[in-house]
Amino acid sequence: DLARDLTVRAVSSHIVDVPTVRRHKLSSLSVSAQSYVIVRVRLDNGVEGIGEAATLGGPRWSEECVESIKATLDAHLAPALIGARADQFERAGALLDAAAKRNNAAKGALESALFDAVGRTLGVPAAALLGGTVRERIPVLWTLASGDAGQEIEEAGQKLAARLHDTFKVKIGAQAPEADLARLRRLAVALEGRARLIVDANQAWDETIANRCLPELAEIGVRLVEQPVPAWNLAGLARVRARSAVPLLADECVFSPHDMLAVAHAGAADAVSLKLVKHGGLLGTRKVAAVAEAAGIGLYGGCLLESSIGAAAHLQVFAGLRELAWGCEHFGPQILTDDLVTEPLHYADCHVHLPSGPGLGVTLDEDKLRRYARA
Ligand code: MUC
Ligand code: MG
Repeated sequence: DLARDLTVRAVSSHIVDVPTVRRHKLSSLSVSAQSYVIVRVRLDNGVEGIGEAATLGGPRWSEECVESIKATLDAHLAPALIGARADQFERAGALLDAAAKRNNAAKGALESALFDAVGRTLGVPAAALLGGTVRERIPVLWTLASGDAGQEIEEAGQKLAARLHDTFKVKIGAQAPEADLARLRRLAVALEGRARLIVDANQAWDETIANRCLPELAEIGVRLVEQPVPAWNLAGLARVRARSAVPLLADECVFSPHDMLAVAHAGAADAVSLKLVKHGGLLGTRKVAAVAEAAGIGLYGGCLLESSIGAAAHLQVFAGLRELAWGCEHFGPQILTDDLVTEPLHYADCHVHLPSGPGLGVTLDEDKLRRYARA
């Protein structure tokens, strides 16, 4: 009886901390380990699904942190799903929304686990449950974020030599704008003709600084500027965009489909960064993507330095989007000193490959989970 088989019987969650190969510096935070909540859902048929909620620097990138995610999952979200049908994804989403406002990273991890468990039961990838794939591999960039131009030139050189990445996102906003511009000039000169550059200011600038710096970024050859001004300032972002020769990428200002619609109305962005932690799961990501598509806004596959588990969940969605103009940034598994799955994602020729296999396409390594789980 499929209805009974697919009923959610148990949900468990673990906080893990995995060290990164180097310090990763954003405008307002810096990490040397990545923290996730790994969620496991068990169905009546005994099949287990996994999902991951990523964070960055505690509750600094968004309002959720692993401690709040685990608490909300255990006390409110998991109880709302016990006894529900795992394959009724929209209904499950409604149950989760009724149980807790926002908490999108927590909901995204749980919904990912549902897609994994149902896909495993039916023997199909999560992408098939979302409408199938139009691509099996996705261009993937690497992020330079040590803040030290010399180190960054060397790191980019290694990635280029290994044909792992030829596009680099540079994290700016931790230092004065002029210092970042000087750093970018050094990078652009060192990598000229070999690499493409984009930048992410993570809301660090105001409108005046953005207007001052964008012509220089254009001159340096930067292809895309991500979230130069605070998330709340859509009108400012739209004014900056009107004067800018470089396209703008919306990140922290787009969580919900309503946010996406507001950005479209304001004419505030050329592209949007899609992330499960912002959109509350695979279905939510499809909905935000659909609003962007309707507005002619390009899609970019964003990340929050997920491990292979969270990255795989994103790839299941990205593989099914008709146009993914700006590729993706799911390099997360490569910046960790270790992975949480038995078989890591495959990176080659500046692409990341959609894993084959049912559900998310990756399998949790129980030993690794134990090793990195917080006591
Ligand atoms: C962000 O704001 O885009 C993604 C990659 C990275 O280096 O930082 C994140 C978050
Ligand atoms: Mg960003």
